[in-house]
Amino acid sequence: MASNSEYYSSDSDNDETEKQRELNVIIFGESGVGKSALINQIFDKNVVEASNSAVGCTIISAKVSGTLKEYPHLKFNVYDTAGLSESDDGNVPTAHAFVQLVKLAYSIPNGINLLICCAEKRFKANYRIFIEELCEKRMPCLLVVTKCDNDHPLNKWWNDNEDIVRERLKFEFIDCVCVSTLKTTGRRPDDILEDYTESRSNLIEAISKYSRSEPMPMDSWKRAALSYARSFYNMLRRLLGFEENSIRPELERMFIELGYSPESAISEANKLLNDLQEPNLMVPYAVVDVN
Ligand SMILES: Nc1nc2c(ncn2[C@@H]2O[C@H](COP(=O)(O)OP(=O)(O)OP(=O)(O)O)[C@@H](O)[C@H]2O)c(=O)[nH]1
Ligand SMILES: [Mg+2]
Repeated sequence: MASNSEYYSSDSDNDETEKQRELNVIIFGESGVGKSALINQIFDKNVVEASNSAVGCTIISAKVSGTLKEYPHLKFNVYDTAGLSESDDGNVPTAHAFVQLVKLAYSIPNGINLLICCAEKRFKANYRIFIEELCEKRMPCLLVVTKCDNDHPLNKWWNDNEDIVRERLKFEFIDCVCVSTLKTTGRRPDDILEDYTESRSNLIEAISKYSRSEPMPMDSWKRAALSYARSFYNMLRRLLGFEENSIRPELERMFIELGYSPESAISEANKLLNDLQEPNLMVPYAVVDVN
């Protein structure tokens, strides 16, 4: 795996650090790519429903918390999210899923240690909207490619495609882990597949390695200060009878990229901004305690 030490301080390597690290991790990606299956793999248990059927798909987010017996120094809070549609035609479900994702990210107390973008081998969704605009590129984002069942070595796809993915998506993933979440097969229902075990340990090691040592809130102080300055400037413009400027242009850009017209992007961004400014912003999610 390529390494990028900008985001994390590797207290996982530090023997002195016996106290448990708590990691807030959000998993997002298109519908059906295997986000819920990945969470089940991390905990090695069926803790959330993973399914191809419309009934099984995740509609409401879930926070799954627990410690793994092989990694007692880590406590995971993993957030399962509703799938982002892969279409980029601005349909409502896509925008709705994005808005839910943004609200969830803002509402997590203390902030986030790591984002996981979960994808299949072919993907085209423009996640830059989320990472680069809203997280200001400050948050590490690990790419996890699922359904690599027949690949040997497991990371073959990434080894063959890293340059194309980085070039085409212009997206700064901190690294990529290729996994198979299939635990057994029909032919060998009692044998846990080697690829499953290897995928799981690669995944958990990457989460531990790339998670920020401290969780980080979504908004940087710079952006908060900029918003205050813009609000003040708008007050002056209002007094002088001029039209107001946007306080958070990045939210408008998100809606425009999701297919909204500039006018509706402004009103949707204002609506979202109002919600994000709620001091007790609450996003409904199920809470699953694994231990
Ligand atoms: N063969 C194979 N199937 C997988 C793998 N990962 C997930 N699947 C299957 O893909 C289907 C969708 O998985 P989910 O985990 O429900 O996908 P999701 O991303 O949570 O979907 P939404 O909740 O709808 O967004 C399920 O039938 C999984 O069993 C994998 O590594 N290999
Ligand atoms: Mg799901």
